[in-house]
Amino acid sequence: MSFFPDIPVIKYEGAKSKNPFSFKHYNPEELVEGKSMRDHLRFAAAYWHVMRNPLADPFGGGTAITPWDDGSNSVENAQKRVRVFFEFLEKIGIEYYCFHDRDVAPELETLAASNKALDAVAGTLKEEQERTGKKLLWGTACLFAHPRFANGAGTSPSVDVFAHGAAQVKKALSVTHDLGGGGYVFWGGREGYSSLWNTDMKRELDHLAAFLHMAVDWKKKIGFTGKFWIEPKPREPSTHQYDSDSAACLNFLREYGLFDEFELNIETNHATLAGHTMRHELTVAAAAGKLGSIDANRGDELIGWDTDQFPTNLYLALEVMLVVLRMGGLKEGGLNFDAKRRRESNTPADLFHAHIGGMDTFARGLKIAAAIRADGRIEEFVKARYSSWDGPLGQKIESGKATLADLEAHALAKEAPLPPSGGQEYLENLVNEFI
Ligand code: XLS
Ligand code: NI
Ligand code: NI
Repeated sequence: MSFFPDIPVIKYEGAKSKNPFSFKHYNPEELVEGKSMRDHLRFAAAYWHVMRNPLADPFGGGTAITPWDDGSNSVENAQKRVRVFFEFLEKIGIEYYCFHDRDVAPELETLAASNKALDAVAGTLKEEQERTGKKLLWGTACLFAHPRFANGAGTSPSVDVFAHGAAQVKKALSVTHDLGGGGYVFWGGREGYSSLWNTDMKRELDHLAAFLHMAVDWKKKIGFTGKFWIEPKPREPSTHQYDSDSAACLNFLREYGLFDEFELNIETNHATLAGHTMRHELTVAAAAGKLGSIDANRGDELIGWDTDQFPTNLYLALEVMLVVLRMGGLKEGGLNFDAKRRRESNTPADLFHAHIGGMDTFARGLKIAAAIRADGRIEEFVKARYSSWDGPLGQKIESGKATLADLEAHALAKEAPLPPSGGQEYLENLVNEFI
């Protein structure tokens, strides 16, 4: 029985195809820099958006058409959704997926009952993984939707809420481990504040660190060898989230002795909410050796919230893929479409159009980034721009052996010249040559 009877398996047909249910650029077997597109891009689908997002917005209820869903909170309904989801993965040709505990399985009256429901649904997820060969990219726990988490979990003023959140992480971590997940994500949806008048910031930060240290201990105890990723976001739903951007996360991890245990999962729309470009956030993370995974979406320039749109911008995709190629590729991580359709795009077919667009955009981004690298002019320009540092003085400074007195002697003997042109327009024109 098929849940998407009218949708074919999506195949690569090339740029000239007019078939909307085909890839124009994503050709999974095609080699780029000696590696298949499939292995470069490591696409994942987000269970919460594909299966559970009703497509509501702040002014109106859901519109999504989901004929397979009986609307109940039962385990059977949840298990049926899993079958639907894996058919979706098979038809779209996405190899990985991501989930929150509460989007795969229902939250019931007690934590014990919810854990039992999660085990039952995890059994179905495992069955479907085995049947299809699809894999779990990462799991996580939803510590932001239930009213008990109104003030956060790891930063809640209530120790009982903190404990409940910790218990959910323990369970979600075990399920992620059982399903062979490549990683586990901590997105601190409400780990921040709405008002400083009622907030003890220092105490909350200490608690959040304790929360994460316990998660690390548990990870080791159960032998989970996947990665831990923090997903920065500056605000929404909170006024300020402590893990606001890449730099803030790295600083927090260093301050609390967590640096070696975590990497970052960077999301486009969160970067722009933080007042940064995605490229900035990725570059900061990669420079610290901490770029683990990517939530591939985009915001809307005219709407000030996390609109989670599908990525269709070639510049964005090529910039992302340049950072990824330069660091030698994603390892355990991937490109997770943490993205939803617009409220008006409410049919099951729209789920396919949305993902096809995102996959084709990143396939083009990958090819363009590889072409820019093969051409080499941009990298040569940047290298030449810093070439004065390759001389004896630069080397002395970079190796930490120079003193201010050395530099003063140098400056007295040689006036500093006007630096060479930054060439920004020239470089931007070069980028356009490859699009
Ligand atoms: C919300 C976040 C969330 C995380 C997982 O803005 O992007 O979806 O990726 O909890
Ligand atoms: Ni995300
Ligand atoms: Ni988000």
